[in-house]
Amino acid sequence: MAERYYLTTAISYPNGRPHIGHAYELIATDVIARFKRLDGYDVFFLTGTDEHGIKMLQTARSLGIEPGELAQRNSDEFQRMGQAVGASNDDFIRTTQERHCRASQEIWRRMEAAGDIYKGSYSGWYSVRDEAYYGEEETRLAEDGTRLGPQGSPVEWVEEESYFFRLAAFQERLLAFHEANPDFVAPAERRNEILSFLRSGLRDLSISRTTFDWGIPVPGDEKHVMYVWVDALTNYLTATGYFEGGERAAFWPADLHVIGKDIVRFHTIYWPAFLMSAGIDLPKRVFVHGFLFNRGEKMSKSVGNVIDPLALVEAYGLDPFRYFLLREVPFGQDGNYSHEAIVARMNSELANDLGNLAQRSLSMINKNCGARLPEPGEFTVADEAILAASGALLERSRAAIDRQELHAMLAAVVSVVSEANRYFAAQEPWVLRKTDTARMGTVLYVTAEVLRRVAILLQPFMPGSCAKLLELLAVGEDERSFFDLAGGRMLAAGRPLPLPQGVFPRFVEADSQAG
Ligand code: ME8
Repeated sequence: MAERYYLTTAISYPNGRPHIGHAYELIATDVIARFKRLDGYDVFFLTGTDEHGIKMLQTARSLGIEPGELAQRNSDEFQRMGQAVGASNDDFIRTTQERHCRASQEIWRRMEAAGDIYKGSYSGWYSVRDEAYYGEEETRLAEDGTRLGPQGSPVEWVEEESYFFRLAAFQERLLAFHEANPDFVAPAERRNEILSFLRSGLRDLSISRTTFDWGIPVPGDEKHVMYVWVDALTNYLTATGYFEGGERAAFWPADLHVIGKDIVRFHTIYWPAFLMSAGIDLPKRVFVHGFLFNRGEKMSKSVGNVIDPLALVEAYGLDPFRYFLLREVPFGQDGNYSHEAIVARMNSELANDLGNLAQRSLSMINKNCGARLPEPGEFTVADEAILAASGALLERSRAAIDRQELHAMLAAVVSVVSEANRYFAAQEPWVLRKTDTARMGTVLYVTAEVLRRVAILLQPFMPGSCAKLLELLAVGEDERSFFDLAGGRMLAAGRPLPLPQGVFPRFVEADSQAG
């Protein structure tokens, strides 16, 4: 039976429309999900919306609507965005669903039964934007006198009856866990940040609120609703049906949570502690990506300057947009995007390098080989070299994807495409056409085979374009998995190929078209 692989994105706050940061996280996680499926895994890929909390309530109030209506409206937008960016998620969870209420109350009961929840009174700082409690020492005063949390968002003083989770009691266990599992959090700088936070000491965590009711009721004390992060993190369990023996229960523990750098503490300290308390296995890995900026300017719903991911898909096409995001920015680091940067990648690497190589070699086959894949002769050293380089890509890609180094996989593939272009130029098949047609056939066969390998491997990044390219190579839909890259499998000579068409269009500026 296929090995299971369960991966998740963070669930987004639907207090506004999705922005490019949400699209980025979803696309990156989608690439890993598609990669694992092509590699033979039984994949469960989850995303969704995080609908409770004060931020949702306040936004709804400011719009004069009910929080449920706001959640519904924007959750629908998030699902539409997912479709528009080609997300292949297997489920979409909304934390207002009944299944999620049951799971959150169950994990609460387990933590309570373990003796890790007690009632007390909270007084301290809270950031609505981050939905986070901060210690006084983590806050600072801005010039205008407002107090700010560590991520620069305003904090307010909160004083109310509250249930607490005995987080402080987990400090040693969490340290021991992180020390024994150095790969649990990546990249390394995030791990270091978390270790130093852990070593600085933990305070018990306030996990319920009484001043509003937009949340999941605390079992047995309905005056309280759960702190939004207790319910939010539990979504990862809910979707498997863990507590109810659902059909996906065996997917727990998750293999990978993909999150942004502002929510590391929740996923690598609170979440493991809740699970330890409830006696549930911990996820295997948390990968933290950076933030995307529009030429260095932070985009967020609260700061403004939101760029609609759908507009970007519309402008550049889905696959170039997906490719750009994962090629341009080393996954795990912050990055910038701009019109110029997107067009440069699109036109050089996709249209010129990959697109032209396909177009030139396939047109030659079409014109000079009776539109059938030529029979190769004996391979020369140059043929063997490019076949070996492209043949090594699968293992390199697996290693990169298991470390979530999506950029490293793309860099490896791009360098093989460059090498294939050099090979094609050096072999001069257009000269061989007049001098040695058998040798020309071999060069065109080798080029087509390299294109097949590249197209199969790039499917997770650019599903639509790679499907087109594979069609042009007459590779059937049942011949496109990573299994087809192993065991010496190669293109079958003699197959008829369809008329070649451009797969990767150049981006042409509107004003240069006018001239
Ligand atoms: O944090 N660039 O929701 P959210 C890259 N509901 N990633 C970004 C980004 C940017 N400019 N802005 C946000 C939440 N993100 C919680 C999560 S999980 C149990 C609950 C990322 O809508 C952010 O880091 O504010 C997070 O991983 C995701 O988008 C959702 O952010």
